[in-house]
Amino acid sequence: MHKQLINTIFCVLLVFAFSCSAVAQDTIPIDKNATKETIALYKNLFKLRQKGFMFGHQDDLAYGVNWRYQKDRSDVKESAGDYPGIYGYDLCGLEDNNPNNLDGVPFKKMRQYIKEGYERGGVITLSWHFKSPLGKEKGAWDTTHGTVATILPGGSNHQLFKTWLDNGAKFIKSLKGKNGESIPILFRPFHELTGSWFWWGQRECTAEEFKTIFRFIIYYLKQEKKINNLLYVYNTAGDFNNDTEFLERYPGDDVIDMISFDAYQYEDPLKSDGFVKDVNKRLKIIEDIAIKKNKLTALAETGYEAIPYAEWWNQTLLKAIGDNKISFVLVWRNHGMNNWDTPPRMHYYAPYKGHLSEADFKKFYNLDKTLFEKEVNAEGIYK
Ligand code: BMA
Repeated sequence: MHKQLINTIFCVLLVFAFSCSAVAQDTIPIDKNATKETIALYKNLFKLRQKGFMFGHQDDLAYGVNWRYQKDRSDVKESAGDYPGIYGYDLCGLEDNNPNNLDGVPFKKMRQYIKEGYERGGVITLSWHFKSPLGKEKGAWDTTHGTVATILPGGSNHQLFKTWLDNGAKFIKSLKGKNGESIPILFRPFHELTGSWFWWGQRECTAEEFKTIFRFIIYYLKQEKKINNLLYVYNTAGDFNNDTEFLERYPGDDVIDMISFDAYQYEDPLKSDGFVKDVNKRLKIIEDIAIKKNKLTALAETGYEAIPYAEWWNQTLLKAIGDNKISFVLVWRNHGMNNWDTPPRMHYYAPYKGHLSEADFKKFYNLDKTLFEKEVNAEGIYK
């Protein structure tokens, strides 16, 4: 009898220990050597999505529709009342040691903006419109078939590709908080991979090539460059219809922390609810995958160029997100008047002070579930 009791207690303890280790394993990033702040961010992102999602904006602190490089300015802050909860920046330009990125943002300033956002308690995400090693003219948009094959280990551009990653690593290593700690980053290289407009797109390389190069990047940054402040994001285009399509090029649970896609509004939302339905359906698909894999999710890029619909924030975007538990939604950059279309047209995705959708954006900001910087900071996500 006594022996039986001891056995039972032993079994219960064993089951308990196993389930604890499963939980512990599940709530650490794929990088087993991730820094303290990166682990904290990862864990807190799981909690945060119970409250709501962070609102993000690309290049937010660098420029707005009517200004460029003015200290502390932000179109989001000037229209909603607070800075975004998450800031996006892009690393294209580092490949050839350009002082500015592809959209003219000096890397020196970008570093400063990243620090400022982080110090105020915001989150940072970095994308990289890698220039094509074959077609420099078109940069990321060169769709020469077979380019990815040339950067794979053993390929003719592999060494060159490593020098790009070296430059990326150097920049990432320079992103430090005031106590010298590395600033955690949600890193989403080779985004919109299921589309066919970048050289790493669906028709431009095979699934195996894509997975191999994605895994190589992570191996190289973690192992060779000893970078431990990145959370890795898998980021397709908004074009998949089921989990098989979404996961066709997924590089593996052991290298991905967050799964996401990009989707923009093109049709008039008053004439078609296609965007709301499609985004909602796809967020549900990735949420189901994320639950099974215990990963985070996001709508990594979205927007309606120039937001010509006054209620887009609450009537369209909010409905598109619905009840899906995403970590963030990020709208694209506020460039202002573009110089690449004839005739030129306005290219921006967040409202500015006085914009047609400002009142609706404030309403969106005031919702409990939309998290801007002060609310994200209040959560102490790096602790
Ligand atoms: C696109 C446009 C381009 C820009 C690119 C990368 O959507 O905004 O002007 O160069 O993103 O940031």
